[in-house]
Amino acid sequence: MMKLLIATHNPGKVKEYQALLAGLPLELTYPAQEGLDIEVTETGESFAENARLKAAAYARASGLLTLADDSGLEVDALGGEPGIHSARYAGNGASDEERYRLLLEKLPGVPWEERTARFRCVIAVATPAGQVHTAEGTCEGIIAFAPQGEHGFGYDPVFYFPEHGMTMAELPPETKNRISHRAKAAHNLQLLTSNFQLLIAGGDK
Ligand code: ITT
Repeated sequence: MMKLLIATHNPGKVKEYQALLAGLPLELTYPAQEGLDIEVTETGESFAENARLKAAAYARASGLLTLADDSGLEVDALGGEPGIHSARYAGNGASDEERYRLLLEKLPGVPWEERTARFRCVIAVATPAGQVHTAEGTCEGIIAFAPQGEHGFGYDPVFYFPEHGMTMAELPPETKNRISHRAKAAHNLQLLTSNFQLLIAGGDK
């Protein structure tokens, strides 16, 4: 079975890829499992650039077919922030909760209809030969007034879906994995179809 390196240090992403890719003829592996300890500086100005940087660096270091994901939350009332800065929004070493609390503090009194936002995810798959394929997915919602729910990770507790009447963190993980930005990016990359095997043909190792 072909090995696919899931190049992330985010345990929330790992869990979701394990579910999203379950049943595919791929053996998932992880940086720690491959003895890889590399630091990729996210110098890109877009999700796509940063996803490419991560995937290519890990594919080069490991010699394995590699998937990386760059993602974040775009809040319209904040001009699209935190965007590509989502992971370090409250500084290095801050917790998910500190980040979403800071986000709520930046929207004092902003009414419901102006709290629109979206999650964006770009997945990059790099072959050891240096080819990189990317695809994007987005998911629209509203920034809640207070956190709710225990599932998921990151900003999920403050990302509300009017049509479901709950936050992303209240949705069962199976539902998140059907409707999320990450699921859509995986779908758009045809990661879940046999076309993916064709797309990466030549990158098998
Ligand atoms: P890797 O680079 O190692 O993959 P990271 O957490 O630093 O891990 P990113 O640079 O892509 O990943 O930053 C993504 C941030 O956006 C992450 O810290 C979350 O806070 C947020 N985020 C991404 N996807 C999310 C999701 O599905 N639900 C909630 N928050 C999410």
